[in-house]
Amino acid sequence: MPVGTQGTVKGLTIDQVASTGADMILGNTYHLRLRPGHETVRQLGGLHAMSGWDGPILTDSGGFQVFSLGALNSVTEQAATFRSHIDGEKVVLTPEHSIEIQEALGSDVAMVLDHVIALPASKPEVEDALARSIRWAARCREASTLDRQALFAIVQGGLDPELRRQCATELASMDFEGYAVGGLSVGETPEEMYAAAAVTTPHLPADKPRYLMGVGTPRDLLENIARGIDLFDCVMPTRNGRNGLAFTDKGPIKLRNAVHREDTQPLMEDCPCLACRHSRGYLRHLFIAKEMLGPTLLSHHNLTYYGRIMAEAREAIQQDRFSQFAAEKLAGWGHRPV
Ligand code: PRF
Ligand code: ZN
Repeated sequence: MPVGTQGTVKGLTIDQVASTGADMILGNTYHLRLRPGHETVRQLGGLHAMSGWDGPILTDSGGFQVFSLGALNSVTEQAATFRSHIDGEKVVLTPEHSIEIQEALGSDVAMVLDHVIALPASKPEVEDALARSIRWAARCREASTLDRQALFAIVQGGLDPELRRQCATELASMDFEGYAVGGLSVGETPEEMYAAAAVTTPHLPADKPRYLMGVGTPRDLLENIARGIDLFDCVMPTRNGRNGLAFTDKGPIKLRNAVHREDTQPLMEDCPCLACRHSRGYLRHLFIAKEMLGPTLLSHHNLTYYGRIMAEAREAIQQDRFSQFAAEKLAGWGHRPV
């Protein structure tokens, strides 16, 4: 899922997002609650009408953003309380309020409010956050009133295999429409992240979506698909695109580098995106001249590239040749096979 934090995938029109091949986009409860406000979004017809995206939208619950962006004041059994990074407003985010906001936004998939902590953390800290996340998940299920909005649970548990298993098993018994693996990509190594995903997915229902939140690099996608993940969201393709970095089969390209000054080749020969109609030299010029088209074109390329990795992975899985497919891609990026 491309990330559309504030009701827009940064730098792209909705038609451009659709033409990357994306099916579903992500929006953020935290940001939209603060600006323009969930009641304003409701008045504007909901997130679909407001943004013009008529495909599926998943909204994150605010849990992670409170912990990573807001000035978090306190976490109690009742709520996470924080101050807005925009105007300092004090917001009490309970599981019930998170669901109320996500219902006002009108997303197709809502996420439960979870308690995310930074790693490394002590075992008692991880256990405490995990237990609270399970109780909050139950409160979210109870608070949800819309039949047409699916609710996904989020597995926490740090890097501890036993805690991950416990959390996944407990949430699986509560019968959500889908399951996310949360609390990763928060400072651990890629190998630690892969190991945590590997011990979690076997305990989640295979016939429901399994979503790894906030991940990752092209390599992270393939390594985690190999471990049973179906769905991802990440700012990497758009954030890196805005900063002049393009992902390709031969690894990332930094377009600002002087070596691209007179380069007539496209980023990739066979890429159908809007950027690959142009030379690397022209794309470099746009970034050096600070033209807004540069970030737009590179975001379009990176989202198209990520979308193709996922589409090719699905096809390879159906044809029972995923390992071979992943090994070829990983070799191109300079990594060993899965
Ligand atoms: N929880 C929620 N959103 C998230 C995460 C999480 O753990 C992550 C983990 N990196 C990204 N987004 N609610
Ligand atoms: Zn391209």
